[in-house]
Amino acid sequence: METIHTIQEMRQLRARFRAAGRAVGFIPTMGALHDGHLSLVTAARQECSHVVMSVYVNPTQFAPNEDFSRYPRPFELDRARAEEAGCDVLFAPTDAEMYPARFASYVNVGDVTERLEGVLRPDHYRGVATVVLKLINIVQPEKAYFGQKDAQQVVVIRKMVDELNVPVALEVVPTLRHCDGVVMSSRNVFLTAREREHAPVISQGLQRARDAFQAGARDATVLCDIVRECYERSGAFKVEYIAVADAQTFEEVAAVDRPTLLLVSCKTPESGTRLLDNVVLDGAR
Ligand code: PAJ
Repeated sequence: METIHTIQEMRQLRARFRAAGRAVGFIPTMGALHDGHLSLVTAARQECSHVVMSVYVNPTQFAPNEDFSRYPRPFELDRARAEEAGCDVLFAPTDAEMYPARFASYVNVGDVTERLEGVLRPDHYRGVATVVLKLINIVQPEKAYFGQKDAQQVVVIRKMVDELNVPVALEVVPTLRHCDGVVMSSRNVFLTAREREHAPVISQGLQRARDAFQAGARDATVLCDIVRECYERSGAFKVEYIAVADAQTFEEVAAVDRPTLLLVSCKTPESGTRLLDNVVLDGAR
């Protein structure tokens, strides 16, 4: 695996792949790699002859009060994991490469970035869309891989790619979980032992609502209340939102009468870690 740090080197490598007629699969990450990230590599490995991963903790998607400076950066471990999982290239640019002085061009994807996560993190998706477009322009992959774990991010990037005619195919990979249902996430390292013990309640609540959906419940309030009740009973988190949203537009819906997502965000009391999760509730139109 080659590790490169400059845009120029990445472009040269890309030109070499193109000359050899190779399909490139790309996985953008912020590092602190776990098996969830590596499942994206496995998917790319199956479909592409070359796999490029980026590791870049993107400053423009963090608000000043967020965890940018303490975001885990175990670079040597990431490098070993990426190589073992089958990456051919690890692209790890510096901030100076990505955001030179007087950088001023940002991608605004509109309404979908202002809902749910967008309410809690107002400029987050502007930073995500900007860095993802930059990375796709640098790597020029045939396919780019994203996790369903970050469902709203997928919708934002899909809209950007469609509306700005970005020549890349997006592939969405199911959420990888620990055996107890907890979503694998780089931020889980912040959880205290007690918080980690309670964390399975997050997916259990969603599972209960999904069971009710499968038994015929379609009212969004009823489904959200099932989840809320489960979380309140555990008393382990502060609920930030529980919502049923249209899977395409992320508008909240009153009834599951189309493809939707049930999305939750909770904050833990001791470490203040945000736990996000979602399930698909695919109501017929
Ligand atoms: P990061 O949180 O590092 O995630 C990188 C990719 O891995 C995302 O597409 C995310 O959805 C996926 N992923 C993370 N945990 C997963 C899991 N448990 N199962 C499946 N996929 C998982 O998302 C970002 O970085 C950034 O916003 C980025 C797109 C890189 C832009 O900076």
